[in-house]
Amino acid sequence: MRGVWQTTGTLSAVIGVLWTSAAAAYPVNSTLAINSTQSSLKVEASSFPFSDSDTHNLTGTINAQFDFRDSGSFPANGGLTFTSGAIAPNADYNLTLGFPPVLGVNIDPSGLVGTLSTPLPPGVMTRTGASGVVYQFDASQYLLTINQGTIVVTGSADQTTDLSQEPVTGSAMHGTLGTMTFTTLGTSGPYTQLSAAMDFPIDITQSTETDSGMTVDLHLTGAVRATSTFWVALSGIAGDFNQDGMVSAADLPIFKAHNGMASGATAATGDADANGRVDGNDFLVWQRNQGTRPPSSGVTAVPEPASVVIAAVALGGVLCWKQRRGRESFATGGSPR
Ligand SMILES: [Ca+2]
Ligand SMILES: [Ca+2]
Repeated sequence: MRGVWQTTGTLSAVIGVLWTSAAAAYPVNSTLAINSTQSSLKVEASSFPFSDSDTHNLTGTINAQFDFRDSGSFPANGGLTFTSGAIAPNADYNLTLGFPPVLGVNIDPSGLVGTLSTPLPPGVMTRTGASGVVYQFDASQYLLTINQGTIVVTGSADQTTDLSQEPVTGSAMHGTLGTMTFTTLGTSGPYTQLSAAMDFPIDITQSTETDSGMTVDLHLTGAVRATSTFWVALSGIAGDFNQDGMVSAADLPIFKAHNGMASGATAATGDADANGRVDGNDFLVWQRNQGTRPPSSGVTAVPEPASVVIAAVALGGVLCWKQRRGRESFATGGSPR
């Protein structure tokens, strides 16, 4: 399978005066909502000389985790990890090839729901030279799992796959690029409010053979657009030892556990002033910044480009029913980076 994303945007970074030293990097979770009117998946099946296609819009959400480190701006490389979500076509597909029931098949996937995950977190996105804050990422870092729905093949073949019993998984081919664009909406203290927009083009081709010996080429094309808005301290926040984006009592146990450390200390081990040691001065920094938190925390996550791949994978999974047995995954993808 393949997927590609595109996006564009602009940004600006802010550095809080009180928060500039030894800030800890922290990931931010945000739920991306799929824009159904701009997201759709066309499934085309062909077996010479027949072909049929069906197109439906996609709905759902994708939970993503962004990590800009503590660069104070948008780094050359950031973290992009999909943690969960639910992506689904807004209607069932119905494809017919040839002349069922003797010389053809009906392919009917229904109730498909998939989710996106990151087998080797964190996923990585790389900033491009484009104007604005645009990152590209290799979609092969992410795994799509379809674990809801049923695929029924009737006609010259008779196969039913319950995806809740036999979930199908797959990744985009290595080198399939997606795009994430960030736009700065405003600032508050050390925090910057960002709008994230993902565009995920889909272009997946797969060939399979049914029980009846019919070779079917599946071509899945489409695009997924999903957006979210969240706050992030691009420079990190001194005293945020547990790296959750805010300074609170929850950070204190970490300071206490490392108090007295004479060298090699980091923001994550209680060093708030970046001198490599953990002592009373770090406590004072924590105390001064205590209560620092985003204006509103959108700490949640859900995936998005997975939906398209889902339907494709499901279809391929059904048709490859026999070949697939004994395999954990029929789609392959390289690891990015
Ligand atoms: Ca904290
Ligand atoms: Ca220190």
